[in-house]
Amino acid sequence: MEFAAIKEQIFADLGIEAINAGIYDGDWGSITGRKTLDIQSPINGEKLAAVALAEDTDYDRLMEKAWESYSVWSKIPAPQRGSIIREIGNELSKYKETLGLLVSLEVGKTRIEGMGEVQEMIDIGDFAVGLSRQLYGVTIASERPHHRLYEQWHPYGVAGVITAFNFPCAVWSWNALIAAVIGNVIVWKPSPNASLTAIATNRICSRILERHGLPPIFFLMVDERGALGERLAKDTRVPLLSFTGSIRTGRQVAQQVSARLGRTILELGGNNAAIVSDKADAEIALRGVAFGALATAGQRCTTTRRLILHAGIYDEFLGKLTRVYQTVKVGNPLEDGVLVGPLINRGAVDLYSAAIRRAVDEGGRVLCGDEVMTIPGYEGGHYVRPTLIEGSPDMGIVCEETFAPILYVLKYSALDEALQIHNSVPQGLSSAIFTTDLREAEAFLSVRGSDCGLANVNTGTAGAEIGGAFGGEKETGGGRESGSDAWKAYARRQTVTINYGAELPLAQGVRFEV
Ligand code: UN1
Repeated sequence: MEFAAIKEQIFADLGIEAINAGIYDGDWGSITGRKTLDIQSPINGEKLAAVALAEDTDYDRLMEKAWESYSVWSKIPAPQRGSIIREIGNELSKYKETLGLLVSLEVGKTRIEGMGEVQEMIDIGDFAVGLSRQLYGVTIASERPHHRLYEQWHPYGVAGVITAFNFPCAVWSWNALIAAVIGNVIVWKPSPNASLTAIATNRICSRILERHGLPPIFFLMVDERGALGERLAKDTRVPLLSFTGSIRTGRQVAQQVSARLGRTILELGGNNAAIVSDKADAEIALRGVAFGALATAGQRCTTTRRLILHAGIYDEFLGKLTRVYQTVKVGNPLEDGVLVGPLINRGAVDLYSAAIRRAVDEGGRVLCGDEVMTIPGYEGGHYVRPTLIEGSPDMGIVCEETFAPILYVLKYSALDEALQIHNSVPQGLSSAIFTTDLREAEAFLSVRGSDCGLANVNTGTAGAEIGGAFGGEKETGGGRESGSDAWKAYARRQTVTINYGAELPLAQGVRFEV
């Protein structure tokens, strides 16, 4: 199907209009008199639609309504909240294809990746439903007679969620559906580059609450330059703020939130490496590295950006990988067989070119790629050729995250050296080793091994499941989202002591007779 036909079909299905309200506070804000932002598809540069932006004057009203909703939503028993989330998951399933295609049109993911993104929301919905009956606290043996000591978990209230363009709805859902099941309401400030997906997602989810006559819990405000994100960061009415984005902005957000002693969940940049040992299953390693480095055109936080390759297989493996890079189909991500779509915008293409120039200046050798591409029929799109650069770990650019399909290849001889190279960057999100040797795998997972939040053996750095906690260390920010017990970050812990006796014994044997 042609671009235009797909656009027409999914816009009708998702209710996307020429101009769409970029604010939801229970009602979709009016579009008249507002500044609008044009959304262009990175596939061909075509204008998809416009968004009427939220304004500073909308903020206080939205925040008041959010807290009003909280007083209702937080009183509903968690399993009943879970059953609302179940319906949200079911509703999202109905739109898996069209919403997935909107993700493709708006941010340039391949069809299968666009739909995978919606699947990730459905999966986290399932997880949240299960969680709704498992928000456990522990009971602790009290040192005092006739005393009971236990922990319980309450919602914070309003949780702010700021998301990036590259996972325009999945990352929101990791935060929003888990936060919601605990009893929080959510205020979402999406990346303006992915605001149509945010609007469509928020609509689908909010519809279920409307159907039940419940107040809104998924609030949305699209702004262009981040002023409203800054208000979220500085606002004491937002006890918890989850931020996904660059290290630079994350640092500011962290400082603003911690200045008021609020809580953050930060998921910032990654600079993920895959170690490929001479004892690797080369076939698996090749596919794992290719997927990790090329999927989403290198624009995942989990993208493989460094390949640490054993000297003994260096030439052979690199030869195969170079062939993959030279033959992988780059182009319109809606087309079958295309594995690498466009970068998000012209600015991203400029960063790609600048990173390659800097790598060369710093002594790197381009093995293949280094080309800004024009795809016939899609001249307005933002395509680049995936690029392999032979380099060394001390190059400055190798220590930075560039959101583009550039992979730096670094040679090693001994595993200790590989681990040292691996951990030598400031970021600490995802990591992988490809080896069939148990000792190597366990060394990688040991305390002296990978310093990242995610550590994978014989599978690549990208493509985590929702069931695990997702996040990373060092400049990645330390946050954890999604599965495992990451839900605890969305809840405040309360330690409860109950004296059911007729005396008042004090802890630590203290006596206080009055
Ligand atoms: C991100 O890039 O911010 O593990 C998230 C992955 C995806 C999520 C990436 N499930 O690659």
